[in-house]
Amino acid sequence: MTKKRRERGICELYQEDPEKADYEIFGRVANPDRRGFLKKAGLATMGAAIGASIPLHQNMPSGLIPSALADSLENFEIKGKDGLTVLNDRPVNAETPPHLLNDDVTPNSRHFVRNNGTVPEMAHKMDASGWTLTVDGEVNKPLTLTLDDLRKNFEVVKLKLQIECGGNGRAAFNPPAKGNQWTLGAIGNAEWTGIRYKDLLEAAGLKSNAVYTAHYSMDGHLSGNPDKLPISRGVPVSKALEPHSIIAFEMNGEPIPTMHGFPVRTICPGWPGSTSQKWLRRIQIRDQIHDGPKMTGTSYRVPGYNVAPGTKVPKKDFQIIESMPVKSLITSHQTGISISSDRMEVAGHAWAGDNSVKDVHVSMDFGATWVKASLSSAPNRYSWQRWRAKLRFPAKGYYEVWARATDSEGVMQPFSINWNPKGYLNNSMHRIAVTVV
Ligand SMILES: Nc1nc2c(c(=O)[nH]1)N[C@H]1C(S)=C(S)[C@@H](COP(=O)(O)O)O[C@H]1N2
Ligand SMILES: [Mo]
Repeated sequence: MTKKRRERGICELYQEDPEKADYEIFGRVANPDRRGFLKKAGLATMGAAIGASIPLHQNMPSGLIPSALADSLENFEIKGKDGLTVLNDRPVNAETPPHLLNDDVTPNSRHFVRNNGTVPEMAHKMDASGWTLTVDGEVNKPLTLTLDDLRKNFEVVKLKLQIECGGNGRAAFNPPAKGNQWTLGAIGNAEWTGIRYKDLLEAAGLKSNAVYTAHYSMDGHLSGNPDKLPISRGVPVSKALEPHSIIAFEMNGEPIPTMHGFPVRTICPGWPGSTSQKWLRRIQIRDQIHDGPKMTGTSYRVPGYNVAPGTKVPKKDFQIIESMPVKSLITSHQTGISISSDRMEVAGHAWAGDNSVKDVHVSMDFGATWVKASLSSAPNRYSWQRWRAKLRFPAKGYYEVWARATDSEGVMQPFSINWNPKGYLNNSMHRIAVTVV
């Protein structure tokens, strides 16, 4: 069956012609081929969805896919992706259901995608001719390098590095936070090939007043205005100088795919994914904290203190997110499974930003008691770590398996979220439903 690829974002469709958009979007649900959807969402949802208009459509965030369709996204497929849940098609944002993240190294087909703007032409064409990387600003020797220069003039390293979006888990916030409603799957741990960020900065020679990096890319602003950037973030020079911060040109042994930043991106592992700038073209070294789009205000920032849900926090109290918190996922089984045995080996991954993971514990009795999981050390710093635990259920019936990681500083995942206005850093523990039949 050939699938038609949609060319425009939903928001755009609604702005042009809401009725036609309803037909295009909701009308397709009526397609009798979609039995999978019918079974899953239930007939009641269907009835509400078919042919209904959306009176408040003007409030729909840009590109939002109506949740009535959330389980039925064949029309929103992203080339090269397998089983991802698309949250937004303009810009493209898609997450990976946890049970599809069981590989120690996340394949390209299963790595989440988070775009803030439009993908540059060069990445669609996968042709880097004419591309250069400029390093300038507070350096003694500004550089302009081709992809070949990067490969030939520097030591090439391969590292397994986890990238997690700062907003992963946002969907659980109440009151809700604006932005992509990520559930659990805005996390991936691919093997990246590239050069050390540090070696590049040493070649350029940092001046003594170098404070922060500024990353500039080739992606376009959603408005179409060529003078606007969708995102330009950076990191303190000290983070860029860490041996695991890299300028990558391969993902799992292939040129970086279109959606993940071809030809070159930064990876600043353990920090919000937004510091791993895709489609890179320039690194400017600054003598102050970078103030590009998505560096200021409330973007990738949280209040410097805990706040009660719904609190209005003054802008001046927001601080830039640096290390991401300790977190884990159960990836061996899909939530909702039924098993016929009373035994289960459950497994997953755990990671902890700049720290390592010290322990993972698992509970099958709603947190009353915890079993210590076996935990592998990371193949390299900033890779996630594999954990496994054996459970034996006392009787038939419904259980929840909970996983809880503790980092090398003794900090544990909470049961529920620490609320913040923009819905960042939700590291509450992952639970899956298991029924023993
Ligand atoms: N140029 C550019 N780089 C970017 C982004 C972007 O929109 N444009 N998104 C950032 C964000 S918010 C995240 S979480 C990661 C996601 O990387 P991925 O799409 O490869 O998973 O890329 C980051 N780098
Ligand atoms: Mo992100």
